[in-house]
Amino acid sequence: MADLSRLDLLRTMGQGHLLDHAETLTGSRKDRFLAELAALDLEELGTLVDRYVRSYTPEMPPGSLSPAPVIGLEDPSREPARHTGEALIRAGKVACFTVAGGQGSRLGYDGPKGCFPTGCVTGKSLFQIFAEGILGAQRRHEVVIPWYIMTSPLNHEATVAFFAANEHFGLDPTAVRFFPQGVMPSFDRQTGRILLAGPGELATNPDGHGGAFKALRVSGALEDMKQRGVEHLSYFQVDNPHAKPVDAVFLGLHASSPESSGEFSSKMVPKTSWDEKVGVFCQADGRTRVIEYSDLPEELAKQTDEHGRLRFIAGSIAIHAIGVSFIGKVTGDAAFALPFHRAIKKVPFFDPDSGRLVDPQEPNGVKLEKFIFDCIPMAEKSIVVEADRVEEFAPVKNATGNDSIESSKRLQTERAARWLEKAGASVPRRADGTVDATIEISPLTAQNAEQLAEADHPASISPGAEVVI
Ligand code: UD2
Repeated sequence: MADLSRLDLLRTMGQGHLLDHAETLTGSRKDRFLAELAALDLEELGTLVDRYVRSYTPEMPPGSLSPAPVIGLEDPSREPARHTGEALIRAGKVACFTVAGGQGSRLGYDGPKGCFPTGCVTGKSLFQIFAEGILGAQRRHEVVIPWYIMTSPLNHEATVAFFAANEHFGLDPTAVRFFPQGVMPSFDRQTGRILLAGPGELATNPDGHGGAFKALRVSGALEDMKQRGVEHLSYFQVDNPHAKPVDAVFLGLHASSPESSGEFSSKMVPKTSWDEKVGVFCQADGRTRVIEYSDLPEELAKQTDEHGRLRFIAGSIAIHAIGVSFIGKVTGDAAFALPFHRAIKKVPFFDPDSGRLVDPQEPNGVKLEKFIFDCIPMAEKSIVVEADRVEEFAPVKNATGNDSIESSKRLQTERAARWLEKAGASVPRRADGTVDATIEISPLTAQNAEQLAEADHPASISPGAEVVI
């Protein structure tokens, strides 16, 4: 039975409407609602509402901000690192970790984002693309690569059911582990009151991918990694079909570069414009950190160097390598806490006075989220490694326009065309250089140009063709 004695605190915190609402409920619904209230961290909640909802002053980046150093595409340390990375993978010391707990509201897709049809010809789901990538890497390295997938309570069951219905896309189900992240209550933007999703139900949102470290520990996934001998995680977001499930060069640099403590490493691509919606790698007080695009003052975002290039150019594509012992170390510290970031969003809610569900036309709610990259300054030494944009970044975030399924499909074809051309095949291109065909390469066939050159592939592609290799 939940401890209800502290619930009176809700009145002193301006959340008395929740207790009034509980009074209108009966039976098991009331018990469940009271238990949900009792599970809230009331002490933390009061501070959060005051700090992020009722009043809000965005945290300014430190004054001494400078661009983070980057290991470039041509850096000589890359090739030797490949061997270290391959040895780690072959020894079973690397697992994949995908964060898939987001609500994907911008895409307007009613289901877990990982189920979204993304393959440019086949319409394969994002999850299938990653699964085939992992399967391909397992075959090449003759090892099992465990896959940890963070869901949220809002999409956990649907995600697990999708994998079961698709027989885990050929992966060993015992090496695929799902665990839900935590949630935060959603707040009314004007009053700071916690919103209801329905009678006897709080409106909640996933607590951000920064909830991952805690969820890894609480769910037992961290322990599972240790038991399997996993030392490093290859981290990527569910929305990027070009993320390499395991990248030997990156993992090798992360584990062995003198600039890295093997705790938390990242990939960057040069930003295409000052206002591209990606976080930026910076340094402050000798530590690397990411400043989210929305938090980087315009004046800094627009600064250029002596060559006219953006000074803060290192854009985060949210691909990281993370040491398992680092996660254990920081989450083992009782004081471990990441800051919250607030987002103003449309949050549908139940109005107990009218008894109606309201679908707001304007953003009415505040969602609080933590970001995983706020762990980076906790690492002793953290490296940032350049990636080729077309090779590694084709995100599906929006229904149309930038970072949409259309732009992702174009990038999938462009990458496939490059690999084919490198392998000596001819690919039709229009006058503006774009590919006059749609080409999808399964990650089971190849995961880079060199692998494609060794695989069966057509010698030429016909204009307008749709091709799967
Ligand atoms: C993210 C980065 C941005 C840039 C960009 C590259 C943040 C805050 N910003 O922007 O700097 O690197 O990606 O593509 O990360 N997720 C969860 N649980 C949550 C919230 C999100 O698992 O509670 C997952 C979500 O499923 C997705 C990923 O995190 O895989 C990105 O989340 P987002 O859509 O909120 O971040 P975005 O695309 O604005």
